[in-house]
Amino acid sequence: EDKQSVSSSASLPRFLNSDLNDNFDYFIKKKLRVWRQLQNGQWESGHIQSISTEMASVLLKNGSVVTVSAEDLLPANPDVLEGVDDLMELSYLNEPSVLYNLEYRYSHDLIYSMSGPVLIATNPFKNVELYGNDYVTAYRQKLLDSPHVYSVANTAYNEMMRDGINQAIIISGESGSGKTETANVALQYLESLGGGNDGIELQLMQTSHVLEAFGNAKTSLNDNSSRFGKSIAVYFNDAGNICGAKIQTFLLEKSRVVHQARGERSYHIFYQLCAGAPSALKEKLNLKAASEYKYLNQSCLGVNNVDDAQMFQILLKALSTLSISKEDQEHVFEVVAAVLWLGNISFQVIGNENHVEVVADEALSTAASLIGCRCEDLMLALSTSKSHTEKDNVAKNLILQQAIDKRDELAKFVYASLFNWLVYKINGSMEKGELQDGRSISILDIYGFESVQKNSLEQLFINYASERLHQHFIRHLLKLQQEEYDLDGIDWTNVEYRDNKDCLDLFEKRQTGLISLLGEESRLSKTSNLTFAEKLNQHCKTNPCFNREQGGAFTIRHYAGEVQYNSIDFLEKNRDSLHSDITGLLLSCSGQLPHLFASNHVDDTSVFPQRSVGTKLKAHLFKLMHQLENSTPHFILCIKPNRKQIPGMFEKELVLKQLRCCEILQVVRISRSGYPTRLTHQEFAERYGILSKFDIIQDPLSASVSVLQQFGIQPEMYQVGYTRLYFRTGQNDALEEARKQVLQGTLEVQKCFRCHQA
Ligand code: AOV
Ligand code: MG
Repeated sequence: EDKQSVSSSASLPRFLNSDLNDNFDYFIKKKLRVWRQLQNGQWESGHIQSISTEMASVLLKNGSVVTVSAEDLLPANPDVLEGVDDLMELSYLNEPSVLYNLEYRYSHDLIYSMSGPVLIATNPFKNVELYGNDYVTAYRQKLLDSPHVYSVANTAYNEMMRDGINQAIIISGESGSGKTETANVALQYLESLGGGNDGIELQLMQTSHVLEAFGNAKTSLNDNSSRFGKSIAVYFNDAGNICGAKIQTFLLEKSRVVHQARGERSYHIFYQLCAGAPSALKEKLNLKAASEYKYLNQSCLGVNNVDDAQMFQILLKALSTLSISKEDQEHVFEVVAAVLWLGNISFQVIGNENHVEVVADEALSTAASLIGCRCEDLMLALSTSKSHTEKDNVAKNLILQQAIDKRDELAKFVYASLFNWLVYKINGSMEKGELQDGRSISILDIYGFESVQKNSLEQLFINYASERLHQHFIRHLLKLQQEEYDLDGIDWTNVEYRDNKDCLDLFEKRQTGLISLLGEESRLSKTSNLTFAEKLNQHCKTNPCFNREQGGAFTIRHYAGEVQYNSIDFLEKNRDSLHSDITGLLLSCSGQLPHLFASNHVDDTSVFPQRSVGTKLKAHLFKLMHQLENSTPHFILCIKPNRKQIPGMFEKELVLKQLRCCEILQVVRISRSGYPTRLTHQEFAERYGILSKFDIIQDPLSASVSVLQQFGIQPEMYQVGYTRLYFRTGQNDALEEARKQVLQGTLEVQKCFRCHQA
């Protein structure tokens, strides 16, 4: 197994066949450092002593000398490059060198590094002294330039002000790698840019407190895992002050409200409310301890180092800062408590057809009173079902499982509606004036790739969203760059990378993609997860990312790893239907929010009667991608250094896996050998024409080339494409300087008389 994964890294240049080949003798002569790969895949450093045909003898740190195949060696970087800020600066770019560099920095609490255009953020799992007003100011004034989220945000801000183009800070990384924290750090920076006098900047950070209370939960991978995707766009006016903000969210994981896997929790708010509500509110909601509620006590109740009562106080403050009235806050908590009480409603079997009726107890009466309906109506809604098709409208009695499902459906619907309503309210309070296109910075933080013990539709959707975002990453950093070089005919050695197009196809193909097939099976009657699995296999078996497993299970090879999904419940979860009699019940109730939720839902279903959850997610992601395509991207990749969520532990293999999934070495390689400065011939001529002896209008190309020669720019430092000139980093500095001097009159260019006349 281990050997396999090691040899799969062979796509990277090896010592002997790399561009270092010519320097190999030099390497031996100087006894420079090399990396040697051990059986377990790890690397250790040593110095080459001698080399004969294919074998090299290497002096290790502990003084022993080993003879190894030269093929198993990679060059190590000189000591002066220890812990460089940007992986681009490494003389030798290979996996052990990159890992060593990141680990070195991590051990010095330098959690941020650049890898070309991408900021890498390695989760410290502890507080590091890198944040706060002093740091913000230092980065704004460019007194500090080491890699940081602040500097990414600052660049985005400056580019937005300069170009008038929307910017997007795109944060990716697997679950628990630190995306949400990083998003908050970026928000902190934007907050410091200040608003006019609306105080919106003070509200920005508070949005996170609210959204995390209602949309985050403890999972097996992260104690504060986001169970929804989020994009927050901050808008600026022409003076560069914040003038508004807008949040978009995607697909909250609803099932968590009624069920959690072992060791996981439901949404934080439930525990916060139970632990932190003042006694008057407790009484009003008839609130008990979290352990009294069935929706909570089936799994764990606390999170290490988190004080739920204290978090509740922070939430209250945030809600008030966001101008959510005390009255509305109370309505919110009524809904939260109603969900908990709904979970405690029980059923008893009556008659001999296994029909049930609701037990008339405290749970029923409290839930009914919190929602604002009569106990009898709630009882009827949960124990019977009216089907649309039957004209006479006779209610059918339910059996136990059906009744439980219906109860849970009500709880999930009410909670998800509450979440959406909160987002709507928050947006309302941050929407101050006219929001201008081209004057916004969006921060994107969606759920990270997940592979847990039992992967169901929730994981499938989360991982699909990750794939979509990954495609954007690949496209911008690897594909488009190279395509441009290729199209413009410049000399370029293609850097290979893995595209996740096949996997996206598997999900998105019209009619025969997973999302379509799932939607279809959910819509038709007489279908089951097995018929779905069968259809999926029939259409997707040739896709290299798909594999059928036993029963209704299947495996998908994602960019970040292989995941096996069990399709039980897929259709139900995807259908996400709401019985019409539940909508009816809520419409008739006196509870303000439940009523509102139901009426919104009625509108919603009339517009999209047949939309499944998957189709909605797909549409949402397409809209998001469209927005991103019209923005200048700034990428941050969060890395999870260990699975235990503890500080000071850097598991090389785990980190390497994440770097490989995101093709980080390839990204650096392209940036390093790439030409970041590019100007069309026209632009070049207009800017530097004054430096040329030739007439730049007549023949821009010859004039351009003559300028380059005149200023001694080496041929390997630029390339002439069909439409553009491409420069390596810093190469046009000399031209800029000369231009400045000409404009100031301190440098004279001898114009060729003949050309000048013509
Ligand atoms: P995620 O957003 O990437 O996971 P989080 O941002 O929730 O990950 O980070 C997980 C935990 O790591 C946080 O709760 C912090 O304890 C810690 N952490 C992350 N970044 C920092 C930092 N810069 N400084 C200190 N601690 C940090 V998920 O939402 O599960 O995909 O779905
Ligand atoms: Mg998160």
